[in-house]
Amino acid sequence: MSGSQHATDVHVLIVGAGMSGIAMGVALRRAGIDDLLIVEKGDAVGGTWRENTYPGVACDVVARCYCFSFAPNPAWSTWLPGGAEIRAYFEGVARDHGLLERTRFGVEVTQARWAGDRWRVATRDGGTITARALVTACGILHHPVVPDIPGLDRFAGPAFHTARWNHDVDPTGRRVGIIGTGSTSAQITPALAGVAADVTVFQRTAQWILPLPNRRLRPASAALFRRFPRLNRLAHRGYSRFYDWTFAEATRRPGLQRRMFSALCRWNLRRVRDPELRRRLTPADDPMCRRLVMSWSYYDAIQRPDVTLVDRRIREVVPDGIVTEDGAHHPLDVLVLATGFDTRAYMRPIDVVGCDGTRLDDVWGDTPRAYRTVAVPRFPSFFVLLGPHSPVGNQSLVAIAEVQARWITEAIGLLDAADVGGVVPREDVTAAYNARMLAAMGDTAWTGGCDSWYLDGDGLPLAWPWTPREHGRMLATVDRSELELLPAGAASAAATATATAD
Ligand code: NA7
Repeated sequence: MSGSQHATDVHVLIVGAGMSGIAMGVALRRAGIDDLLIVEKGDAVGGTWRENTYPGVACDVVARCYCFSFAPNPAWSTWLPGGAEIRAYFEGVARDHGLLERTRFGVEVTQARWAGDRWRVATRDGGTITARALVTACGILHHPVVPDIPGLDRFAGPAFHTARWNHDVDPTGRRVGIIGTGSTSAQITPALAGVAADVTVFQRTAQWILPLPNRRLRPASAALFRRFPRLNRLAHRGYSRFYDWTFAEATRRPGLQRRMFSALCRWNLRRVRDPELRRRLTPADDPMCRRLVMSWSYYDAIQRPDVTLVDRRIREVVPDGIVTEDGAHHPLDVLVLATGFDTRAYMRPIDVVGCDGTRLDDVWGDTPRAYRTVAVPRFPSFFVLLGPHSPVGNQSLVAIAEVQARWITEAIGLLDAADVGGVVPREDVTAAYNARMLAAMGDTAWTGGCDSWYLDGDGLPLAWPWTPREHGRMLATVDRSELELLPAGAASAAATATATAD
């Protein structure tokens, strides 16, 4: 489906056709809710895997568990497959579950307003969609951060963010500068080393790097998993448990797992032979304080003669390169901004307006809070996938989205009762949950004093302090006592209140 028809009414509107939007669509259809529409501002499904096409883009979670439990992929080519393969997988799931024909591409939502018994949603092309329930599935790594570096707009060569890779630019034989040393940079740097004439990596903060190897998977294993689907499901579950027991435990509290990852990172760093380079690559904080960067090849790349690490602060970008604070000029032909994403935006800039004209942007500001990661008081029948404090560590977000989609589907089911106009989490319950959740952050690895995209405007982690399994338990079923069911028929009164508050 493409383009927009002007007025549409559906039971459920999903915004975003990335991994979590697909999880939501499948959960609804499996529950028999077919009156759904997905709107996607891009031209294809896949979300982050559609947008990120930079050299070396790959999964950094073992793909055996980076797939849906209802569609474990028997045929991944490697442990950590490339972006195109992952995107093809999600596209296949969307197709197999009848979601492509329920998706309108090229439609961008600009505003959503609660009108008493349904959402009135405006799109950039002037269309209107009304829906009993609104689910935002807009991803976390969605809004590229373009750094505020003096002179950036004066650079004479091509300069682009990693999520907007310019494939017209051939890096072969050119001098490429990469700003940033996060997970993305750790994939691009080895991919460009040896292709570009030289690569200069501008590091502001050194990162710990876990040496996660990639392994080719034999076609025979795909054949085996196809022949024995139970084995395939078992592998999916086994890897998921392994991640729960290792990565999730390590971030949750000090102990064996954290010590183990710490030792592996330190061992990896010792592979850097030059002591001076090793010193400059040594982070000031402890491993896991930020999201661990996974790479087997980054340190190999950074030790190449045609790759240079610059750890002086950038003073300015000039037309032919970068000048650092020590006055050194680093000549460049191409500038890559591996500078990350605004992870606090969620569905914003969509202007979401709930009861009595309450704007989500005003409620959240720089410190977004939700009820159990998925819903927000005063915003009835409004749900967020991968919302605030979702478990976004070094584990599969696919499993997290699935859990949330199931809970949201059950909550949407409450709207079937004739006397229910909307469903919304109670304010007191949400406040108590947030207080408990934030109090539990104390032992987590992210409170180690380092700055990262895990932190909100108050410097508190926006991640989950317990295990993903606990998240699963917390969202296993809808607890009606924690929700308010709004009476049906309040539409006109509430709509009037909202209109006046405008
Ligand atoms: P990250 O992990 O947010 O990394 C961004 C990098 O860019 C990080 O090294 C930043 O340095 C650096 N950065 C940002 N702004 C600047 C400026 N102004 N000057 C110099 N350096 C800057 O983003 P990624 O894309 O690598 O990874 C995001 C997630 O994608 C990742 O965790 C995976 O889940 C996939 P800093 O460390 O802040 O000093």
